[in-house]
Amino acid sequence: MSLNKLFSVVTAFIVTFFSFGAPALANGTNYAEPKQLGFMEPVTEVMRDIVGFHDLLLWMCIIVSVFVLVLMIYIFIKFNAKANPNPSSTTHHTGLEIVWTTVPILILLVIAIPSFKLLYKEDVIPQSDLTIKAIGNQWYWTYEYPDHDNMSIDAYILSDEDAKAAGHPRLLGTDAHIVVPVNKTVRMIVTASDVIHAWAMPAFGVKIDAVPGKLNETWFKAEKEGMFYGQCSELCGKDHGFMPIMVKVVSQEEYEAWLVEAKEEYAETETDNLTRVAAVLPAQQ
Ligand SMILES: [Cu+2]
Repeated sequence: MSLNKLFSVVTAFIVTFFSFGAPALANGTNYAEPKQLGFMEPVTEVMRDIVGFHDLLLWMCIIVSVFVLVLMIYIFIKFNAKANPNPSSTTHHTGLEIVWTTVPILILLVIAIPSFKLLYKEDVIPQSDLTIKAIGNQWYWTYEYPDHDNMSIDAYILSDEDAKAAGHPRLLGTDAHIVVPVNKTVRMIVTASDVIHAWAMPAFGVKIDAVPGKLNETWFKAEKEGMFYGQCSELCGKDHGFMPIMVKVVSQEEYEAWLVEAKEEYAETETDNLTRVAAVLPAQQ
């Protein structure tokens, strides 16, 4: 393979790698496609920053690896016993020592500054418009809207047939989902009732542990309407892979209309939680 051809193959690979996330949203799906490389299209500022930071790190890895590889090849050719029978006896080169100390420090600074900025942005919750509490259970999610009569929604996975009929991807559809208004800051309080789960929504850049007895906090501000899919991201037990998450982002008007209906539908579910668990568990065995 000529050097030119090799170069074009590598370029094609890198371009494909960075642009693969786009088709996931282009056809209207907010979940990972089979054979997808890279992330799905971000819909929050935090996720955009995460993708940007990931790309920065990837480029730095590529540049450092290629530089080291070229250096090694150069040394193999130039300084092998045949080509260089009389080795130099020089042991110190002050300039070079300064360079190989300062360059790694600079590289670390270039990584650390955006990394700390991003951590701070994820951790500090801005003035929120709405609070939702997510509770991880074996193996479904319960959502509460403390601002709205504490209504409580249980979301169980749909069977393959039901998901197909409802137009949701297999293993990612749930029988109920939370609804949030677009462009509003949502504060998520996350906990669990039994074992450690994790509430993860890749398109929002949110992944937070749900720990029994502890309240974790995170936030997101979705900038695009649509249905978004996520999953429990902690190995929580035998049905860990069967507790997906669905979040529907709608306009403010649609959200208010949904609230009126939802308050009627979910206001009293608290009392029949136990009977529901009992009814559902045998079916999942
Ligand atoms: Cu879980």
